[in-house]
Amino acid sequence: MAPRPTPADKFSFGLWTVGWQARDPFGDATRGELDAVEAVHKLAELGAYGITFHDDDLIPFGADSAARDAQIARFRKALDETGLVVPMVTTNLFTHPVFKDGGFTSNDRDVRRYALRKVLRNIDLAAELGAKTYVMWGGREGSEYDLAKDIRAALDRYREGVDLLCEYVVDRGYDLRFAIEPKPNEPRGDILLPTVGHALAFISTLARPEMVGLNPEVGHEQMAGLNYAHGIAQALWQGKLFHLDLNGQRGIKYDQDLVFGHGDLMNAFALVDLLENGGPDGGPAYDGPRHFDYKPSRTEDFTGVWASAEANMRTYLLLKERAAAFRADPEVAEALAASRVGDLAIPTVADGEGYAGLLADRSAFEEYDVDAAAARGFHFVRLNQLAVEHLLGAR
Ligand code: 3MF
Ligand code: MG
Ligand code: MG
Repeated sequence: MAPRPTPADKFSFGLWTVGWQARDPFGDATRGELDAVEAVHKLAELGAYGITFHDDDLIPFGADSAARDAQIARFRKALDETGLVVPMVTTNLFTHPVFKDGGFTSNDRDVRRYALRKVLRNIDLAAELGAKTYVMWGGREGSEYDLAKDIRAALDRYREGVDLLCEYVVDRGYDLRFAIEPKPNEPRGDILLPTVGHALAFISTLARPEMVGLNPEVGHEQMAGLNYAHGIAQALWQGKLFHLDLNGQRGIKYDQDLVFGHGDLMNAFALVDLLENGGPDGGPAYDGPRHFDYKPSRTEDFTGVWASAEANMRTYLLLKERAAAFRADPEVAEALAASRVGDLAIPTVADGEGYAGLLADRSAFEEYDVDAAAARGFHFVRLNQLAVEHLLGAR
């Protein structure tokens, strides 16, 4: 039995996830609209703690200010009634045709100015609702044709945009940080800042790099054939894991947005172990929202939508339980020691030793038995099999 989710687990969902009507490039919607107020009530009932949204998920694009205010008031009321919070907000700079060549990096300067205005307006709402993270997924920032986009100029404009938004947040005194969400492709043929690594490098060029981190998504890294748990570990190592998007993906193909764990389950296990047990004291390495950015499959009706929302949380909690059992197993402790996993934390050159000490140490080179070391196994397969057996509930 999976434990029941509670708000203390910090599970959050995008309004666009459970609200997805399942329109795809080849087929029409298979479900009707979901009202934002109903989504809030239903997610709260299921044990979630937060809900997130793009401006246009909550307020239809082009709504006048009276309609906008009325919808925000209805939404706020639902939040107050349920205790659900809004930890993160983001902007839609991809659906409307005006953004067909991007928002911050469109070749059309007027579009770039309009995109920044759209974000500025929504940042005010994010701050008003108490969000602490503002995500930027630049799905239309990219190209299909190499000669049609000056990538260096596009990165200049991207940086100009992010720097301006940071300045605005500082001047307004908002308690808000930005998180860039990398993705390699889809909808553009190639998207700028395609991976965790590209985004980290970009952040280091900003005027206020401390205000900008990452929102890595499972499927996005896996679409590029990359290891998500490794990406998250590096984001943590660089102090840049501001938020994350959990879902499932099966290999290098279109963005599937399956339920968390319904793709690479072993990597999901390693990820949950890292998030929950990877801190310096063996406790959580990340205390932010566990945010699901998935799509209830096109085959599902509304019963299936809520079952799939629940499935994300159940899978996470089961993996958390399994990871705790893995860490508590004495045989695992012994296997970890046999694989010398902990030894990697020991500095290669001792404090104060320097290269002079290393050069003077004959046991490190002249007398080192290279053949004996090369013949020694690391027993990683045994360790991995123990992980598989814990994951399968066999131990
Ligand atoms: C697309 C995504 C986006 C982002 C969102 C920002 C529509 O593949 O993952 O979802 O997550 O725009 O949070
Ligand atoms: Mg995605
Ligand atoms: Mg996402």
